[in-house]
Amino acid sequence: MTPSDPLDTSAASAAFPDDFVWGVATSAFQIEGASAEDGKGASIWDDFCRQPGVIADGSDGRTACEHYHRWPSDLDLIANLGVDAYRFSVSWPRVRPGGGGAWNEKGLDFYDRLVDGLLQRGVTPYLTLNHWDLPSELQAQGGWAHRDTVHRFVEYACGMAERLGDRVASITTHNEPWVVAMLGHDSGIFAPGVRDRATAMQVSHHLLLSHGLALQALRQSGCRSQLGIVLNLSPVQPATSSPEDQARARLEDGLLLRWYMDPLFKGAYPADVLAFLGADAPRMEAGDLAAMAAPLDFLGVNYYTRAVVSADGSWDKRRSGFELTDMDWEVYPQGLTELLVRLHHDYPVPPMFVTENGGAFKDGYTDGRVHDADRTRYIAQHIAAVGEALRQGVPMAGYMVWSLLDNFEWASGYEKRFGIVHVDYATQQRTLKDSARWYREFLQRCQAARDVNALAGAGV
Ligand code: IFM
Repeated sequence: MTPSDPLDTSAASAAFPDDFVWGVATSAFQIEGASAEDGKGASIWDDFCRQPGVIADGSDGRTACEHYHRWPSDLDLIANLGVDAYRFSVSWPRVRPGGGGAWNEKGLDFYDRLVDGLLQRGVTPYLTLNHWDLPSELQAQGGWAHRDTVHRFVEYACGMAERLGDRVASITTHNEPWVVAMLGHDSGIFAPGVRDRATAMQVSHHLLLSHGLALQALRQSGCRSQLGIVLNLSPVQPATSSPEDQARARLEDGLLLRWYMDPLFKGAYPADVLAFLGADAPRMEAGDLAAMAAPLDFLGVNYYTRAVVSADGSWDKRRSGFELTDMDWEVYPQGLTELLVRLHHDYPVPPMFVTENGGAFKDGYTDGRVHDADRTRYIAQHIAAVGEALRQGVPMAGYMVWSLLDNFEWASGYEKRFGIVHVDYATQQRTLKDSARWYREFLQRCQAARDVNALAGAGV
């Protein structure tokens, strides 16, 4: 190990300020299971999983990690890792089964217990409202393509803030609106499985609008949690320096990054993307753009890999020379620094969190251990990339590993494992992988540095 080795926990921890927030992340549909218990309504993902051929292993979220029942021991696991924060999502159809109408007290109680359980264990709750599991009843009325859903979302946000806002440090409106819009409504490989570009863009508009209106309503209601949104972002690079590849990369960057960042921070959609969309551009009402640009307390960035594009589609990442994860995503940590520096440079960003980062790898489970050196290296290198962004002056506030547990990886089912904790789906046994052990040791180093600084600050 060299002094600059990212696996050296002592050197790696030195790059971060004492108040930097370290966490792990999950989402409701991917881990909770109990998909029809205690009054929970159906979500679009429950419905989507029933369609033949859409989930690689034919699985669904009915059982998942049984987190709905195993939450106390899962919270013990989280606390034992030594993280500061746990990022989780609320299942909208669990707390308000029809999307509008009556609230489900048993569902609300579950999140009450979860939040209290976190606080009792010294872990700060970071809540996400929409991690994709829209109530089916709202989809029946048009889902995110229908403007009424915007108002149902604002009601949902206010209801959750009323119930939990006194105890959660942070509320995220949406996780990865690009995914909901494009994978859910353009390519249709995710729920609800729609394939129509104009619908996808209308959905993206309603997601951003509901975000802005929810922030407005939450602030008016006196909510004291930090409010923000989480985007999935990547640097988009041209495969070659040809004008065609560069133009294509600029457009893809527009669709992925600027389509969301510009309205959030500049109050307008990017002109080049609007021109490209033509008749597929979303319909807007007066005041929408101003609402979408409501000030943010934080921005969450989910980063996994870079995107490389060529105009003729000939780019082959298998020949790029970079390691590929089990999702076939390039391991490209320098892209995280590049992305964060660019966001800081191009936009007036508030403090930023890496709200998701991690890798799916083929894990071998032997004698009670999972030696996931590839995932450990992935996480360590990306933490170092965040440290480098900090060094370059980017306002970074935290980093959260995706994911705490192996879980339901959407269209890939249970075949892809992102967890730093292994889940044996037959027995539901949890086992810390080597990556979790590394992260725990790293966090102990961070804590030791904080303790030393606190003593020094107290003049001891
Ligand atoms: O599992 C997902 C998560 O739900 C959203 N961000 C990307 C992760 C890995 O694909």
